[in-house]
Amino acid sequence: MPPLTALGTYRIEYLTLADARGSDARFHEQQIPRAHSARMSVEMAAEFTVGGSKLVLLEGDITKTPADAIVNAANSSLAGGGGVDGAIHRAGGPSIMRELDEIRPKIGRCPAGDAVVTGAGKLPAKYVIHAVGPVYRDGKHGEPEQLASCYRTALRLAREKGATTLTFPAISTGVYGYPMADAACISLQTVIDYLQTHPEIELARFVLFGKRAYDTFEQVLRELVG
Ligand code: AR6
Repeated sequence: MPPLTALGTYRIEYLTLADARGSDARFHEQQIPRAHSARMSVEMAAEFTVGGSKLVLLEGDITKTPADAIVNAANSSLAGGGGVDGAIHRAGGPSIMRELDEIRPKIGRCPAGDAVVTGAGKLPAKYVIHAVGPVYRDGKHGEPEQLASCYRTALRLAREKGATTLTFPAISTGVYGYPMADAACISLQTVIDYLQTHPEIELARFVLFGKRAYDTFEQVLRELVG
């Protein structure tokens, strides 16, 4: 990865629980209390400011984190599956699959690096952006470019829909086997680059499933901006 340059001012801070809800502007270093986090599905959070946009890392469940658009880690057949995909379809209800049933015949398969948009059913969002990540082989078969393309395409589609807040999972790091730190580096760098030139995206949140994923993303973010 090239070094991060021309970032302008930035800061990394830990959020209070109230900040994670977006209702308080105070920041300090502390772990969100477990009693609260059970309600919020949030354990830890960190915020990074890129120009006028915010990049937030949360540990939690993406189906419980409100946003204009929730990004799904889908597959090329857009037919649902396990992991985030399964959780999104379960929580969102059958209307999402019905929309995909209409999209599929028009486009055939959705290649790795590309994405399609549906409504969000019962999820706390307006749209689901179904992004197809690469299956990891060894990192030398176009996987980094395809992973970056997933995030860029999702951001572009969100912008076209007028969505200003997005949530992302760590695409390809589950069933598709992308090493977490490598994926974090590409995903964070791609989103930071996009936010630098698109301030109309107000908030991009990565919702990381479990402490290992959260800690890896936070560590990589610190290295990228350090
Ligand atoms: N919220 C946030 N992150 C989650 C959640 C959740 N509710 N559930 C899992 N993760 P994966 P992929 C994390 O396997 O690797 C599906 O079957 C998970 O821990 O969902 O892109 C699709 O249909 C991991 O870090 O997606 C495809 O066939 C990350 O989300 C295939 O899996 C991505 O894991 C896509 O594989």
